[in-house]
Amino acid sequence: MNAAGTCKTVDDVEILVTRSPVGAIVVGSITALQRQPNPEPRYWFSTQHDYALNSMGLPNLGMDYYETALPHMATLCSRYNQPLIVSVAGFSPEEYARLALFAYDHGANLVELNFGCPNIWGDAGQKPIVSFALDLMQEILRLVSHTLGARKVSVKLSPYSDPSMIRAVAELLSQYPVVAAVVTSNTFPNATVFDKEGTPYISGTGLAGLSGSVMKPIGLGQVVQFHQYLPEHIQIAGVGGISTQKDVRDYLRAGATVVQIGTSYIQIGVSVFEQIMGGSSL
Ligand code: RRO
Repeated sequence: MNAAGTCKTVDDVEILVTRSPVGAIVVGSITALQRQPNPEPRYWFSTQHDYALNSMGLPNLGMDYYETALPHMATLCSRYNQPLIVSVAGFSPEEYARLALFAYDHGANLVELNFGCPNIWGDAGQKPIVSFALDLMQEILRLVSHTLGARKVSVKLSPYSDPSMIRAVAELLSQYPVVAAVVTSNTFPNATVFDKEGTPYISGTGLAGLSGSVMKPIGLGQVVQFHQYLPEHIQIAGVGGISTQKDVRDYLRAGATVVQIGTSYIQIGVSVFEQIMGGSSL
């Protein structure tokens, strides 16, 4: 499937359902209010080293748009027999719960809680990334569980360098039956690259999420470790540096049951899915 961030409108969904063999569509991340993107330049791809930096700033059209758009997206997806997954990002535990319920009420088949957006800055600096704030994660899961009842979520996490944190997060997620899947991983936060003059390629602080091929060994390591610590009923979606069938096989070997593709979809376009799957259904 595509990774969140690559599909935000009804037109984006239509391209994926009609022109790609993906197994599910991921829309979002969506927030309660519409958000404008961060100032340009906010995306940079190194052709030399095959990685990308982004500081998009969670741009999306907000609940006003998705109230009518999600039912259209759901109709399109069901016409093509594809589940609709809606990625949500709240600015408080209450907002995560509200958005998760909203997504289900408007046609989502599964909700993905985005705990890994690295690019939200306010007057007080960078907003906490939920993946690294376990008390906040716990409060979100508590409220989401309470709000959704029997319905499930997947949880998209940032990559962790501290193995003990992976274990702690896996233990925390295991305590919440609402968690059906872990998506690992989001971009590596706060990377930066300078041009020849020493100016960062990304505006603002210059700090941005790192993605692309360089993330594959890191993503695979996250999958292996989560596979070790998570109970069997929590599935793993692998993300990071996937652009070939071998990449997909490696993620499946590491313990993922599905994969998501972000940067190579942006760089290559919708043909990347056909190219990777080569006619087979992975
Ligand atoms: O929009 C973004 O800046 C963004 C998000 Br929400 C995310 O989850 N991961 C990322 O690299 N960028």
